[in-house]
Amino acid sequence: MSGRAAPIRMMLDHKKVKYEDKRIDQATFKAGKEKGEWGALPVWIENGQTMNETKALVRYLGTVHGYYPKDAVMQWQADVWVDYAPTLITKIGPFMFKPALEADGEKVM
Ligand SMILES: N[C@@H](CCC(=O)N[C@@H](CS)C(=O)NCC(=O)O)C(=O)O
Repeated sequence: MSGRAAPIRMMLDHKKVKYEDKRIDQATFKAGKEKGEWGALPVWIENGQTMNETKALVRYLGTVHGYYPKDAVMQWQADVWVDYAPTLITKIGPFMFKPALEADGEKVM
């Protein structure tokens, strides 16, 4: 498990959806960003459209694959977890990614 794409990967893997899981290094990330292929990651590319924003992707793909509830209270419950995730990532991210970033030559606090 790693990063913001993890819940998307878990959901798609649970549903046995076939998709290309492309993981890139820092240099490739920077090159793609400079070329305007993406602003931030993760992105989901479907029918030529590049879709971004993790929480919106979780809801979109959750809806498409039957994981997003129809009941409003259940939606609120699901949204609580999805919307809390960035707060959690902000807190634990520096510790999670430090070894990988340092291995790529990035200076991490
Ligand atoms: N609001 C975006 C934030 C995405 C984001 O910050 N992704 C990080 C990687 S986990 C990134 O691409 N950072 C480098 C950058 O923004 O240049 C989302 O939730 O998808």
